[in-house]
Amino acid sequence: MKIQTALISVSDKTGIVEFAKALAQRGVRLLSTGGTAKLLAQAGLAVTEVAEHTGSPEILDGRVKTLHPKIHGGLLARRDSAEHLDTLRQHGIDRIDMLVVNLYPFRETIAKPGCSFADAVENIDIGGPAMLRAAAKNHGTQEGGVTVIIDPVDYSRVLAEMDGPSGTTSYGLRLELATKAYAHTASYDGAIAAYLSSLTEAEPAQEAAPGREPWPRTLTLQAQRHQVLRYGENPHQAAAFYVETPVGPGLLGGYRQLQGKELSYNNIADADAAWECARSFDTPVCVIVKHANPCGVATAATSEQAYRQAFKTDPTSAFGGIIAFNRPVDGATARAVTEQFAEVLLAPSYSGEALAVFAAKKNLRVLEVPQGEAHNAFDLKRVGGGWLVQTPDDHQVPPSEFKVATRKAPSDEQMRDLLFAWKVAKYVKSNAIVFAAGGMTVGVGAGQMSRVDSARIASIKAGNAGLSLAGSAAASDAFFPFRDGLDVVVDAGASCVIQPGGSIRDDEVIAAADERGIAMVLTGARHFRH
Ligand code: 93A
Repeated sequence: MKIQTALISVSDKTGIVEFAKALAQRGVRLLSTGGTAKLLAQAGLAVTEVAEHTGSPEILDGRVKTLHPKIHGGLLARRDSAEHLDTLRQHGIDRIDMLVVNLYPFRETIAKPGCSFADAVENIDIGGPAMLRAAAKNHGTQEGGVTVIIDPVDYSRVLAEMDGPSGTTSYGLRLELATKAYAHTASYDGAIAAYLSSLTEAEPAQEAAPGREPWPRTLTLQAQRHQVLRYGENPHQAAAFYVETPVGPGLLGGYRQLQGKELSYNNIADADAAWECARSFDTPVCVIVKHANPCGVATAATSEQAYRQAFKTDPTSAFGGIIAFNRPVDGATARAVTEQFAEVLLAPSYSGEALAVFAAKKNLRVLEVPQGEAHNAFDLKRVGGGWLVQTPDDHQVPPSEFKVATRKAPSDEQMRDLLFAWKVAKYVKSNAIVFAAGGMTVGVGAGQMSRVDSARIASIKAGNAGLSLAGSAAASDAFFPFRDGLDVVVDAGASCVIQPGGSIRDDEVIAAADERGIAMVLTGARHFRH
């Protein structure tokens, strides 16, 4: 069935003029609401306002614009029902074959600092979701149905199908777009419910504490299946990968796989860990991850040098690693990386030469990941029967607020290594002890129940890799509860230590550091990671 009439009513007007022009060129009649109609008319398009079409003006400050039988009848009449089409004729209602709607920006509005309750409420779209749900319900059959578009990225696909042999959209595309529309309205209502549930009766427009989201009483998680995985953490576990709608920031905010085998469950988890660490650095860095822990991290003038240094930390563990760079990967880096077996590579981009090198390693998964600053709004952890929800660990105490607790202060060079080790420790599972020297990790102790054991392991691993810890900097992700952990670190060779402080035995630990003649810096914030 040819698309004769399209109703366009959008808040996000990205690409809408071009799309409407393309529809008009294909003989589609355009109906539109106030603001959108104005924009299209200014662009020289022939457009009929919905108010004119229905004979009912927009009322109640625009709260009622499209809630009319001429709109909903036109969207909902079954295209394969003679009776329905007859009813349309009797009531003088035209079919609406395409709906282009995106909703009032509710999420964006409430995210603005100081958003008032009245602003939030006015940004609850009613007519838009009603039309989306109607159009999506009537996406129809192979014979015909309504095409519903909520996302500007779909404009070109729809036009491509209209230019195909059938001259209209396929059932497959209409079904996909209808699914997307319902997922969108569900997530939209979820955001409204979360917002309302975070208000108190006494204080309906309560403001979030600085830097904190108000905690909603209900939480609606919306995600779309992105990929069914071959299996989960182990082959006897089934698994799939879901991406938040709207897509959140970070690795999944738009990675592209350029080559290689399909990503596995563990690949995705490790790739995320590697990427989060890599993107936290300003200088060129290479992060090698195994089992969700960095087993080598280094900064250097070039990505190639960074890789070679990071690899030295723990060549045994780096085998089959997940490797992330925060700078474009060139041919030299690609050749260095392919000297060993790696599972996954991540970087913001790759040179043609690098891609040519990777082409010879068919199985290597190469991901291009856009760099961004933002973090997920929440961290979630599944527990039996529920979720633990927290804001992400994105708090950074500026080094200017760190305190030197010992008689000895670190030299500039020591301070650089301390800051580097501290940064890495945040991405190592607790208890974390990280030794660093000259911009590279030289020993990483992860995931032990005792801090002393993490320190011992880091030192053993440095020995295994043939690295010396003499004069190195050591970071501890949380305070030393006793002096024993500090003694192990100093016995191993550390000349300076960075840790949060805050133990009731800080005095004992600081006295031990002075006794051992090292410099110790307190950050005032810890970074547990589990
Ligand atoms: O206020 S509404 O809930 N009532 C309506 O009847 C209605 N119809 C469309 N909001 C309504 N819309 C929304 O208006 C659309 O979802 C879209 O976001 C917006 C477009 O308005 P304009 O074309 O005036 O910019």
